[in-house]
This record gives sequence, C-alpha cells and structure tokens, in this order.
Amino acid sequence: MDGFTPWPADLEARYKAEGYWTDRLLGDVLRGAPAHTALVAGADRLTYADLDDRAARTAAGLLRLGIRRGDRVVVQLPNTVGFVVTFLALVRIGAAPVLALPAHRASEIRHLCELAEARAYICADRDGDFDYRAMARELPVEHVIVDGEAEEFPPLASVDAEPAPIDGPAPSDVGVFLLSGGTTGLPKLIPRTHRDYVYNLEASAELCGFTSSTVYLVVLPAAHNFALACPGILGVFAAGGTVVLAPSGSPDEAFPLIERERATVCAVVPPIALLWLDAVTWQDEDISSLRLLQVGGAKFAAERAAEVPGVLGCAVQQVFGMAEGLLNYTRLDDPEDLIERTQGRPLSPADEIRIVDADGKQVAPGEMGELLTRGPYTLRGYYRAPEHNARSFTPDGFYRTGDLVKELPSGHLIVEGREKDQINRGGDKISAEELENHLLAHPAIHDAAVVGVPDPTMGERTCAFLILREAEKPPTLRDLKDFLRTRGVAAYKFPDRLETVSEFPRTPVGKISKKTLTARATAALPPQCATGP
Ligand code: OOB
Repeated sequence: MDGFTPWPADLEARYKAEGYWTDRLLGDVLRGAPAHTALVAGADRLTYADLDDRAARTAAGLLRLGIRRGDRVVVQLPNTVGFVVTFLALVRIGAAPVLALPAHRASEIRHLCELAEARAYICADRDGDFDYRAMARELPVEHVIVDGEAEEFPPLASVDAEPAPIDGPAPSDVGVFLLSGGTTGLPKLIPRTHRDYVYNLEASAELCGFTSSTVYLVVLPAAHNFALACPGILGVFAAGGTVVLAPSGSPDEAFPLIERERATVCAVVPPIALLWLDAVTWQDEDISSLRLLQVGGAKFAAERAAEVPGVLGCAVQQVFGMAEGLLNYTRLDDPEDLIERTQGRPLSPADEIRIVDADGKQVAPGEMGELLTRGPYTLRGYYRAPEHNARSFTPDGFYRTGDLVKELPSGHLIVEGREKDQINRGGDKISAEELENHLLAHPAIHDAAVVGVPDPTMGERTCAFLILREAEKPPTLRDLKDFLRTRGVAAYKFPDRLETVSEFPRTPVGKISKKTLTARATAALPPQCATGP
C-alpha cells in the first residue's frame, strides 16, 4: 500500500521467528463457543454464531457494493452492534476501516475521507441534534451507508448478501487505521497491520487474564484503541468472553449495566474513574461483579488509584498507551505501590524503550526524558505523511512519543509530562496547532496560542490566548464556540477559557513560550485547580 512504511526485513524476520507475528487475521478473532453470548447492546443479545453470521453477511453485502481488499472506509459509529458488525465485515474483506470518533464533525471527517481516499463513509443517522446524513451529503465518497434512519442512503441492514468465500487480506496488510491524537495542523492516520494489531489484542488479553468468563463493559468510544484492542472488544472476542456496550461512562448508565450483566472488567479515562469513586455514595446498584478497572488515556493520580479497591471493590490497572502502538500496563500481580504510582511497563518483551534528553542522548537511569520506542506493534510511519515522519521517527525507526517519563529499575514508567504541543483533556487529545489554525480564521483574531491548564477533574482544560485585530470587538467564548461549530470542529476541541493579550511571551529563539502562557493561566486559577488531580 502506498504511503505505508513497513518494518525493515531484519525486524520482520525476528518478530515472526519469536512468535509475535502470526498469520492470524483481525477477521478471525471471534473465538468463543457458538452458543456463548458475544455481544450485548440495549435489548440485543448476539451469540458468537449470530455475530459471525452477521459479519459474514455484511461482508458479502459490502463486496456486492464493490468494496474491495485494499480500500479504505471511514467508519463513524457509536457503541452499537452496527459498529462491531461493520468493523468485523470490513476487516474480513481486507478493506481497512478508518476509525473516526462519534464526536468528529465535517472538518475532521472531510480531511479523513480525503487523506484516506475513502471509497465509503459508514455513519449513524444522528447524534442528538447533529445529523450525520447532512454531513455525508457533502463528503467526497462514492458510497454512504447509514445505520438507522437512512433517508436516501442504503441502510446498513440492507448491506446483506449470502456469504461466499472471500479472497481476504494478508497478515502484513493494513487492517485498520487509527487516528493520532495529533500535534500538527491536521489529524494523522496510523496504519495498523493485521499481524501487529492481532498481537496487540491477544497479548493484552493474556496479560489481563481475559477468559470466556470475562464480561467487558465498553464505556469509552469503541473506535478508540483502548476500548477496541487493549484488550478491549477484540481482546474479549479472542478470549471467548462477552462484550457489553454502554452509551457512555455516566454512572447512571454504566452501573445498572454492570449489575444486570455481571460485568467483570471496564476500561475508563481518569475523569470517569473519579466520577465512579464519588458515585458509589449515591448509586445503589450492586457492582460487586467488577474485578478490574483499567484506567488510562491520561495520568491517574496515585492517591485516587489507591482508593479504587476499597471504594469500588475491584483491582485497578494503569494503562499508558497510544494509538501509535506501545502499551504499558501495570501487571495484575504487581505490588500495590507500583500499581498506584506508575503507568505500567511495556506489554511486549520485544518493545524497545529509549529515554533521551533534548539532544537525543540517553538520560541516566531514573532521570526524566522523552520516551522513544519501537517494537512489533508500534508504527514505523504515519500514513502518507513523509515530512511529518522525518520529524516523528529517529533514523533507526524509533517513534518519538513526545511524552516525558522516568523509568524505575523494574521497568515501570512514570509519566511526568509532555513535550508535544497537545492538550490532554480528560483523555481526549487536542492538537494545539490544529485549534490555533481554526481560531486564526476568525476575522477578529490576529494571533492565537492554545495551552492546557490544570483541572482537578479533567486533568487539563483548554485555554486560548488571543491577540485581537485592532478595532475589532472582542469575541466572547460563546461566539468562538459558535464559530468553531460552524467550521465543523468537534466540540471536545472547543476552548474552555479565553485570555486576551497584546503580545505573546517568547523563548530566547523567538518561539511563543507556551510554558509561560501555561504558568500565567495557572496562576489565574483558584488554588484548588492549580494543583491538578
Ligand atoms: C491512548 O491513546 P491516544 O492515542 O489517544 O493518546 C496517547 C497519548 C500518550 O502519548 C500520552 O501522552 C497520553 O495519551 N496517555 C497518558 C496515559 N495514557 C495515555 N498519559 C499519562 N498517563 C497515562 N496512563 O490514550 C491510549 C491508548 C491505548 C490504551 C490506553 C490509552
């Protein structure tokens, strides 16, 4: 596939010889007993046999429409049976789903369709007031398929045909495209091959002790790597367990489902974990079936991690992962102290880690530096992004994560901060440059600089510093949000705060000093906010 950077031959040979890469494909992950419940969503309950049949019929229907191996299809579906069936059908054909989040809007989706040269866009009908079909009419794709009220488009349910043998993908083919959190003007695509992603999900399922008795509650978007494959939905299927889809992590939706389905595992971001720690005092559901709460996507404070077993009655696992690949997990049998204080250690014995200073030199053991990594499930290049790749990877193929970490003698990592120009708003990643570019399009704005400021529940919130054009009326936060909405920007990227300034502080080399801006925004906060979680 053009635009895809493969692993070099020596590493390919090693990963195969050492058993990390096999011939297993993403389309073959349904390994539960035929009569065992695979998927629960609302009133729907599908056995492994049902789900396999739905995936096979949808795959045949997509082939009949002309979707082929090697095609790309942008998928934007919430946590529904439709998402799971569509994903499995596409990977069986060897057409790679490009996994957009339900919150994305025209600005992001149009870019994804163009970058991927997508043949099709598969979406839901609505998300509250927002109409995906209206957006779909403007997209540069041949096919639009709608799960729900489809209007003039074919409904997903009609994409159905008698299954026939499929000339499927090779294990080295790109199986799925994940979205990068991004540090540049436009989101990047992360190609994940069948063999690297199968390893990712199988090794994760083993590490987390998933079996056919696992009942996994999905509260994060299914399209996010964490909920999909760490071990996530696909890891549960490979272990023969049961996936229960929830619309959100809100305790009044999640807790009744935990009680009803006797859920044993759930993956959440820190703001949801904090909400759950509080919610037990007013929710009266029985959540005693829960064995493990995985927390990741943003830093989870040691003091709060320590509360989980006593308050929620389950073990906690910290997960420091990235769509680009590398996953760090605390182990289920790690000492309490490591589980609470660290963000885990690499999943694979073949993960290579380097921690370097600003000059790219390895730091002394235990010192803080930027985390670089390569391994059997970490990308070697973003899709169709040669210039960005030249900056994001070392000449010997290590991915520069932009995360600042310390390594303990045990190999566990502590995330200390970030070097990349990104805001981590409760696990949602916002590229400062992307948001700044949108703000610069506003007629009253001369220049914009966006930073994250500490927040006790979200970890960080987004503050936009603006220099206004002379004689322009200053826009309110409300005006700016309306402006960004009109431009088709996802709402989680909207700034939470505005500060108007006459000039930006500069570093000695003349770049905008985001450190100074962050410090200024933080100083202006009430004291309980400034300390963060
Ligand atoms: C997960 O993936 P992404 O791609 O949304 O974001 C990756 C970035 C990391 O580079 C790091 O900056 C941050 O999110 N991050 C954490 C963290 N987990 C992720 N920072 C501090 N502590 C943590 N535990 O966020 C993701 C992917 C797979 C599993 C879990 C999370």
